[in-house]
Amino acid sequence: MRDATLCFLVRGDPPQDVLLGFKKKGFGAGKRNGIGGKIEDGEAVARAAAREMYEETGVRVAETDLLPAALLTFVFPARPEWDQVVYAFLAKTWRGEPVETDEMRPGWFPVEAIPFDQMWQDDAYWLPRVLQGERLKARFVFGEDNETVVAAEIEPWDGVIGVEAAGV
Ligand code: 8DG
Repeated sequence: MRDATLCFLVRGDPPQDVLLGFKKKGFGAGKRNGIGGKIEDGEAVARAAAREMYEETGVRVAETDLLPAALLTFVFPARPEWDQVVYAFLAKTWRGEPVETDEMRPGWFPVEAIPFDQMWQDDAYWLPRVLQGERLKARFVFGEDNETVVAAEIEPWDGVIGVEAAGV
């Protein structure tokens, strides 16, 4: 199964605004999402999250400022090659301002007005909760259309990212 990262910059404490990128190409193109991408072989999860943030928005996040938020497993029975584990983080501190890149067009959204209809369908299940400070472990199964969530299991998570995730 491939592993990927996802990071949501948030303004305010508790979060008032969240940065979402409109994904211009690749997996999930046309959707709004946090910032992230595939973890490279042997790369630590936090390092991958910081790298993707810089590559896709020009923003620098220190690995120590990445707050583990969710461990997500996505299962696509109709498209098993899409099965994926995603490590999601929040970040409240960073350097630089998000800029548009080849991959992403970033924009700030009020936490109260997240455009879930333009996002992966599972996001409505877990993103509001992690923005309120919960840490979650969740598993979502998608239907034949690879868009509709047909099963969801969500439980609390301790936020500890194991070494198996470092690709070693
Ligand atoms: P690259 O930039 O790493 O080369 O490849 P890509 O094809 O552009 O995309 P990717 O690395 O596969 O990254 C997909 C991103 O989408 C990654 O940040 C994880 C995230 N993602 C999923 N599924 C879901 C989902 O159901 N909800 C949310 N919010 N994000 C998801 O892959």
